[in-house]
Amino acid sequence: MKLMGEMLLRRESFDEIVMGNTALVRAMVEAGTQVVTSYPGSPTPEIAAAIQTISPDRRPFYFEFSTNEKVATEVAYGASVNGHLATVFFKSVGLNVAADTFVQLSLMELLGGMVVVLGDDPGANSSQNEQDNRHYAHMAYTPLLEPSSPGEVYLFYKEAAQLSRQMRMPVILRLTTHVCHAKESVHFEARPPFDAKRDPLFTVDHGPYIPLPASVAELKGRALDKLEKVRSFAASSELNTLIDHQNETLGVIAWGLPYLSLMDTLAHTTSKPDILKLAIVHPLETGVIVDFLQSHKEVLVLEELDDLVEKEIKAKAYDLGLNTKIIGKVDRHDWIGEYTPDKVKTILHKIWPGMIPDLRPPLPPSEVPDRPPQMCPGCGHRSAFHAIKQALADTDITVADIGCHTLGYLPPYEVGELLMCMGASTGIGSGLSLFNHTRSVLVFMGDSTFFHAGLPGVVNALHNRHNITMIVMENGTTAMTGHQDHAGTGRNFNTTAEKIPIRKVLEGLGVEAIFEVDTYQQKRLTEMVKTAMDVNGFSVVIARHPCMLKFTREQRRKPGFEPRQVQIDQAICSQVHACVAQFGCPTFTRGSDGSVEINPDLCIGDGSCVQTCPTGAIGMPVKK
Ligand SMILES: Cc1ncc(C[n+]2csc(CCOP(=O)(O)OP(=O)(O)O)c2C)c(N)n1
Repeated sequence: MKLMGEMLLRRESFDEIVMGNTALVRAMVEAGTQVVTSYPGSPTPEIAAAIQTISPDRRPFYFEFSTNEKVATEVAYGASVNGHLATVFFKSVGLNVAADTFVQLSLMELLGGMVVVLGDDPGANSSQNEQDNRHYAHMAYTPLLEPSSPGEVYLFYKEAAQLSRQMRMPVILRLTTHVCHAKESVHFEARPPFDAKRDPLFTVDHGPYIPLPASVAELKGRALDKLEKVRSFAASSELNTLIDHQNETLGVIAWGLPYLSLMDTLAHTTSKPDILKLAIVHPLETGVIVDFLQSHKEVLVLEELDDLVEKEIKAKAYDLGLNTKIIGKVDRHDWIGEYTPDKVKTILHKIWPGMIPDLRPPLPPSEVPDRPPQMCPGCGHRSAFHAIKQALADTDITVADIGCHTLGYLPPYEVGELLMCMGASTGIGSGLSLFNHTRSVLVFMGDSTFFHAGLPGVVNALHNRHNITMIVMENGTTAMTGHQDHAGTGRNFNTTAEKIPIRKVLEGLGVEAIFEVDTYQQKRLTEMVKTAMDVNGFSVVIARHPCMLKFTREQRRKPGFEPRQVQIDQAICSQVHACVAQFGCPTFTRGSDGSVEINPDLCIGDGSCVQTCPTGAIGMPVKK
């Protein structure tokens, strides 16, 4: 890892095979970025992992994981209006959280420049939707660049930073899952000497920085003027490229992953369309597009997710009275999912069957067994669900939040019947408690989520006297996205920090019914949940156990660590299968004769299962 840190700071130019997320960090360094903020979310956490490889004393910029995406955007904005080049990055749905601040950014003079790096997720690989954040670029008059590959991530970030600083406006660098995670050999330039001037330059003379109703029209006009300047810049930019296959009939306009998939597909065809590859996707520089339309009879806009560019191009063609046939989305399949090579091939076949005559059926499903998501061996959330289930009536309603505990919806627990987005469980649960005197409502929330967006729902439940029980699934980390610290862990990204205990926060808000228990104490947890559900009003159970994946990794690194595992005493086991059917730890497997075996590769010897066996056949962990 240290080597990566060295590479990211190297003075001279070099070539290296890197991920898109890593290439981005080198670009930040080269561009002289001074402040970087984030809240974790796939596909972006590896950006922070790369930053972490640079030792803090040599890191040329300040980095923090903020409490949520909105705060991260505000910290970056504050730095930018003080003259520092700032960057905020987060996942697709993070922009919904940041939106209230984000939509005003283009109205302000961002003195130092500010790049908003979005990790969009077509195909919803690890998100609750596949929202197309280009809509926000339109809504907030913000330029948007979209790279296809790690090499372009590097180049486009530097371009975005320069453009942003020059125009004093935010610029979005929209990445998607494949672009973040793809690897290729990238040529990196020499690192310019770092200008360490960091004087705070904020003055209202650059403003106004207060979007009063009376100034909104002027500020919006200024944003629109800047956007037009970017459009002219795009006209002269060499980022948009033409790939000339001498085809005077057919053309394709593409960018991002669809462009790569198109090139992959065309590598195997004899007839090839000309290609106009875009880089600045908003605002569209229509001059080069119009030339392209005029020199082809049919043009396909190969656009992943929504049809924004297609509509804009069709409108332009209509205004100019062009008679080029413009093809975009044909059916609903074109709106959904990632534009992988297979998908692009299918689309081309649908439109121009002559170009792709041999559309083979997709490959048969791979022989590799499925690996459905599940909680890790020893996960405290499993113990919690096992125990809490004993306290619930079938009719009770359970609302999940986002995090590892979401997996509780799976059998055998089936706890967490509704889910929306981070922090939503308390509000949704409050709604479910209205006109409801017969069914208890339990809401679940992880500790990082509690600080991220959970607090307003808690305050609301208290203020409006909602009758719900909240279970805080406290595992001491932001587990699902790779173990980032949060306000309750006692560390921030850079150093130790005062822990903000959830219990104290709740007490400060006036919550009276607070129960706390380690989730491995299953019987106590069951009783506490029953008691909490009997409270008339808002009650909380803090169900605590450290994330065992993190804990076990840390233990394994310690000298003298001895791996352990539990044992099944086959003489005692009466094959009730509670361990498999109700506790559901993946360590247990049921043989064809009904006997239960332990998978030694999975068992971490935590012993949380021992108490779940009604016949006492699971023995305490012993050395492996
Ligand atoms: C607005 C938003 N930001 C980020 C994410 C990514 N995300 C999914 S789960 C999760 C972690 C939640 O951590 P915590 O609440 O502590 O639960 P844990 O996974 O540790 O059980 C995050 C950050 C998201 N889904 N939505």
